[in-house]
Amino acid sequence: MSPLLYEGKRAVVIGYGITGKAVSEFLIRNGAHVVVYDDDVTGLSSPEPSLVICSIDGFFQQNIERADVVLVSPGVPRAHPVFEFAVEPISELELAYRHTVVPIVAVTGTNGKTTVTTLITDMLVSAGLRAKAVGNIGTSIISLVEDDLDCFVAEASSFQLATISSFRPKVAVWTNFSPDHVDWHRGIDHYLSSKARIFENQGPGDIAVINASDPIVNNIIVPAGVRRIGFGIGDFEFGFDPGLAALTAYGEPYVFISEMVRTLPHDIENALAGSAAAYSIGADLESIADIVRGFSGLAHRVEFAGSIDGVDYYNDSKATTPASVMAAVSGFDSVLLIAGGKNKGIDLSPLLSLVPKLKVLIAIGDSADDLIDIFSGVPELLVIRAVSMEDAVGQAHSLATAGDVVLLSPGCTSFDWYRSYGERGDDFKNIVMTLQSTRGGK
Ligand code: UMA
Ligand code: ADP
Repeated sequence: MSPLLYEGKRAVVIGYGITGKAVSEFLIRNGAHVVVYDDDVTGLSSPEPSLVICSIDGFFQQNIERADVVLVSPGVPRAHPVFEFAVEPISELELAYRHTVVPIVAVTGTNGKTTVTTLITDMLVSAGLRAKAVGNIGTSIISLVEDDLDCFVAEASSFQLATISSFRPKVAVWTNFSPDHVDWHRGIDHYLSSKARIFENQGPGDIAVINASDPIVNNIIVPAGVRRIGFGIGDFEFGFDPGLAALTAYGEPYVFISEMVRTLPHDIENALAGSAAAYSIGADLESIADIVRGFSGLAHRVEFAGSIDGVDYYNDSKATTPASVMAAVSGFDSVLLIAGGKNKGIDLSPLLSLVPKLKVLIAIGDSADDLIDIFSGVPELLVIRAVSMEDAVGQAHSLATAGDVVLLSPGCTSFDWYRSYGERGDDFKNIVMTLQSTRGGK
């Protein structure tokens, strides 16, 4: 690649977080003149004199209109003025694609993206390939675009897919679909169509890995010549044989459930999605099976947090949609659920289907009133409000009896009380740990 690919070109970058920093660095290194706009410049400083970082000013429209490339960070919503002025704003995913020859496995879906991205990367590495997990998982792809690799495994959010134009993954995986990010997209239709763009530029020789048991995902029509591989709990290319209690590849068992550490229904779906993608890009089934067997899950995703007086505590802070809460609760029988937070504009009423599994609902955060309202028609369920995480765990502890599960699975983002889902999950785990040490649990 020419070191001065953007010599003399003007670039505008919107947002100076992980994405904005990596993109600006790449563009400057390649000769571009870069202006960064960030709506909150507090604490931001330029690493070098040639990089201008400012908030929207009188030159904003003009700079955008004159730019050769306008790069939009994923957190910048559809309502932002950049979308009014830029002809073709692009995401970092699109920019990186234009400058790499390394094959990309891209993973989208409402839930399970990070887990499946991790699984695929581990499977490819286990099979001897130089693969790196990038994208929404935390490392921007552009920061590694000049590295010598065999494969990128890119977690692709709807925000990033909304602003692609030529991005063409060799393998595109869609884990599942349910309402999410309605606020950012200004509606569900744009969210769905943005996700579907993952297949848009695929063609002969490419592969679409599709959740065949998800009615919306399974309905997607992929471009002619794209090989479609279905996965899910059922008789699919990568499926599940209930008689054998085994994961199957093209009808043959390759891992028995009894060998797996994580066996909730969505753990099995994720294992199948990961297996299908890794297999289709060249990993051998034995290396894949090794990873499936040993995978113990990621932090903040139905993560065991401790046991007190015969009650198990689980941290599922990453559950920010009702669908992910439902996936978590489905694995247990008598649950004291701590839910709520900052809603992304999603209807939380599907949580009502959980009532048979719930012993208590403890509502937290900004959406506590909403939740209390939704469950008000269910007199048999005890619904209470907590004013802090400590209060929530304390109330759960006093109401739980041996055999119950206390589950933090909020169904909402953490931004009312915390800076991130990680901070929220850590707070929960620390409170459980403190309670455990005072109660002498294990
Ligand atoms: N900003 C503006 N105007 C806006 C919004 C943001 O100027 O309207 C500025 C902020 O002031 C800040 C910068 O943009 O300075 C932050 O940019 P960003 O929000 O796009 O975040 P990044 O740091 O670039 O991180 C992004 C992803 N963030 C989002 O999608 C919100 C990270 O995913 C991702 O790991 C990273 O790129 C690398 O690809 C996070 C996420 O929450 C984990 N993703 C969502 C999710 O998983 O549900 C989609
Ligand atoms: P994402 O990156 O799409 O947010 P994660 O792997 O980080 O997905 O998981 C987010 C939440 O969704 C966690 O609560 C996790 O337990 C749950 N989850 C993971 N995989 C699935 C799935 N296949 N279906 C439903 N929920 C899932």
